[in-house]
Amino acid sequence: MNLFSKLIAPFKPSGSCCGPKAECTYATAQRKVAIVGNPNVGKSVLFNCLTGAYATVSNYPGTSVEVTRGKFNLHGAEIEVVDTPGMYSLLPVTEEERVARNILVQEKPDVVMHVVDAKNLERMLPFTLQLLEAGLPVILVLNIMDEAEKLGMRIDPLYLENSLKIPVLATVLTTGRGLDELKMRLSAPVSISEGPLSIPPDDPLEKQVQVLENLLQGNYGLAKRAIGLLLLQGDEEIASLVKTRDAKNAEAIMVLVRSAQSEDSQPLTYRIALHRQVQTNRIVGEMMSIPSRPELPLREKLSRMMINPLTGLPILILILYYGIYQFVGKFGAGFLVDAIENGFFEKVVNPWITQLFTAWVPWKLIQELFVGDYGIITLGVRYAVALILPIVTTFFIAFAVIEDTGYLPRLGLLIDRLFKKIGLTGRAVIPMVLGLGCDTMATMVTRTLPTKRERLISTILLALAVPCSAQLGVILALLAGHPTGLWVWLVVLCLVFLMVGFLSSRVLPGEPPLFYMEVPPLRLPKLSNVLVKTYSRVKWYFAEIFPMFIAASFLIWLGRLTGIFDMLAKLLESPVRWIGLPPQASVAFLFGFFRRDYGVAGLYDLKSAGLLNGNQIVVASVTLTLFLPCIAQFLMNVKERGWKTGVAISVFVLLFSVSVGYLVNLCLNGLGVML
Ligand SMILES: Nc1nc2c(ncn2[C@@H]2O[C@H](COP(=O)(O)OP(=O)(O)O)[C@@H](O)[C@H]2O)c(=O)[nH]1
Ligand SMILES: [Mg+2]
Repeated sequence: MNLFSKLIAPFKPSGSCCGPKAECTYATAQRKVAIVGNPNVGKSVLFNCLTGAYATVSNYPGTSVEVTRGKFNLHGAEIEVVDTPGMYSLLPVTEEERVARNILVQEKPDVVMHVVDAKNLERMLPFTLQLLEAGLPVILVLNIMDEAEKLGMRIDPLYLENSLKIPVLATVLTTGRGLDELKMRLSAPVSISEGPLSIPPDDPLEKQVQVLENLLQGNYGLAKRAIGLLLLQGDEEIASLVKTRDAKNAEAIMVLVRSAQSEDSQPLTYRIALHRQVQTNRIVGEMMSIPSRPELPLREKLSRMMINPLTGLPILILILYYGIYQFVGKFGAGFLVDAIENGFFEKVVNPWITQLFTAWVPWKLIQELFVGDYGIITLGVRYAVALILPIVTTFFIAFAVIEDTGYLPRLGLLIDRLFKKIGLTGRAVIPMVLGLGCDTMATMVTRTLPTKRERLISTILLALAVPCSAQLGVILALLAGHPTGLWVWLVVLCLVFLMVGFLSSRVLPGEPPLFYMEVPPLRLPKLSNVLVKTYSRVKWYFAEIFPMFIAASFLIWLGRLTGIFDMLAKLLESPVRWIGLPPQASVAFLFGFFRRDYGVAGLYDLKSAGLLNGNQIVVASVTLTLFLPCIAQFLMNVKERGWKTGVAISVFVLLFSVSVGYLVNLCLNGLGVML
């Protein structure tokens, strides 16, 4: 019997996307974010984007200046946001600026988001430099990028990120562009960077700043360098703070400040501002003069293509075609199975072992048990070693290669939106694709999903609508020669998958899944990784499955001996008739209780005997694909989800599969289709 001669690839979209990431970093600590910047750059729009409607407006203590505060939740962590009044520099001129500076100094925010108008970088970056010199944890937000782009300005956040050594993002806050990335940056700690110093080292002013830095010992809430510079710029508020916080050195400090100020004909405020402007012009000038954004490396381009639906779906189809159809289907299930099954078992092992038993074991019963039609060796061992082993091994090789390249998280991102509709997230891509190899193993891997609800939904889907590679192999052999039937089978299966997922996500309680996914860089797969993973999976699979094959052969033997087998087959005749199949098919379904692929193999024999027409083959394939999970998977369901759920899933799957078979039969006949 060569079931696998003409195999057709399983094209089954599966997988999805995304799990939470940031909870682990800031699960409990409350963080504070201050939004600063000139007036009219979009600070309040950003505040509203982050916090939604929940804001409180109050006067800053002792002033008439209003400050807006709000909170929002980022991956489970609560973050407080303060929308500060507009400010042009740390040296306050207006009451608003004084309040804004006080917020930075006294409330010590964990992140200072400097929002700027990207069109006017030259005017706005000096303040960024000043914030950096003050030792604040700054994220630079280049907002209003839409207008800058319309003007044809070449603004490169990556370049600025490298020059300033802080996170830099481009946004259009009115449309929400860049907001996701901004939140992602917020979920990681922001470190303090000094950035480029604004005063050149050879300017005598720099010496004086350094001396001041050494003299300043008190705590001012800002870096000492910034305090020194503010003193030189004649900040009276700081000068009076120095008297209390650095009482010992206050005299020396103020003498130094005054002498520095008198040395120069220009006010120092002006000179310091000029230095910052020169520094800014240098950075912006260099950025604008770079001919164009450096070419994206091939790897990055490929990665983006995998995620973009337009290019990502063809890539997915190519991977399935070569990885599953050509390699697993043609090479594994076709060539290798042929060689081991026909070449080795049928020609060598079976004749030899049968002869051995007939010669040495006089009891017919025992002969039947080991070398009969359903014998332990002639069926159980042969099935495990000649059919399942090559298919599963080639699948696990293909899976390990795909896994090792880093493709799976990208596939997750690609079909995230679809999977959200059925209550799953990105991490489900791995168990779902793995299910095409072995559903039992995939059920175990659902442990990696973050919520109970996702674990349950994926367990149900794996039990019902994801055929394992062994099953795929025989189903495809059965449908060979019925290309339209294959399409009907595929479409029904996809519909069932989506519909059951959709309904369970509506019915099952629990929070909707979170969206975040770690995407590792793409790389060429490493041979050692692939070998180690494949070996350990095949080993696990065999240890799990092999004893069951032996047990199944034994049970069939026992059943036939006692007549229970025939009785059960008789019992199944009615449901089999309901779905439009001949009564002989009941034996195949009885096998299906052990393993669905056993059942399909039984159907294959009926097909060879000319007992099934095209419609019946399709109905039987659909029903058996959806049929009961194999015993190993059932036990895994019980182990992972508990007795009640495990049994409930099996009962549901059994009833559901027969109902779908009934409906497909009804539709095909009702429409007068002959496949
Ligand atoms: N075109 C464009 N306009 C923006 C953008 N962000 C904010 N604005 C507009 O800029 C104006 C000032 O925004 P607002 O948040 O009040 O600025 P704030 O003074 O910094 O709080 C508003 O009219 C916004 O609609 C953007 O990305 N693109
Ligand atoms: Mg505002």
